[in-house]
Amino acid sequence: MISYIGIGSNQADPLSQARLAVKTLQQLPRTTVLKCSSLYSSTPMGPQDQPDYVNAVAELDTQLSALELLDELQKIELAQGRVRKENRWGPRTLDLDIILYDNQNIANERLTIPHYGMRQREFVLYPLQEIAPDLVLPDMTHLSQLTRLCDKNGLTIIGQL
Ligand code: PH2
Ligand code: MG
Ligand code: MG
Repeated sequence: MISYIGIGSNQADPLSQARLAVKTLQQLPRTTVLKCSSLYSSTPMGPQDQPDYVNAVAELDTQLSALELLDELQKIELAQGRVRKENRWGPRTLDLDIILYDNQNIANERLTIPHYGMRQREFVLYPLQEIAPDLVLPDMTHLSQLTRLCDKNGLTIIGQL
């Protein structure tokens, strides 16, 4: 299955956090990292009294189920110092979100796929467009339709993985 993972960090050297996360993704069982976007700097969504984020998107080819993949991503978040707080949209060392999984719609207590915020978030849409410009969502929306409607809001490339 092809799956796209959103990577975000705004604590404890975010560039290094993102790079380490991708190295660890490359070691996941039954999984290959096919592509990675550039690393982007983005303005925080949510509380504004937090540092800018580093964001990127990786394309995986995986035989893990969506829930197995989620378990693996949560292990990586914890290994990189993620503290599970109630603080919605607050700062974090590492956030790994499953943006898309195959062409599937998934809705259960643990997962909503496509990711519920992906359609509005410049820090997901533009990195995704960089590595998958012709992508079509499960509901047949073209990624390019979404980026056309989405302001870059200061999003800038600051490095490579
Ligand atoms: N993630 C959040 C909250 N706010 N803002 C940006 N720019 N990028 C993120 O990845 C992000 C955020 C919680 O997951
Ligand atoms: Mg997130
Ligand atoms: Mg998350």
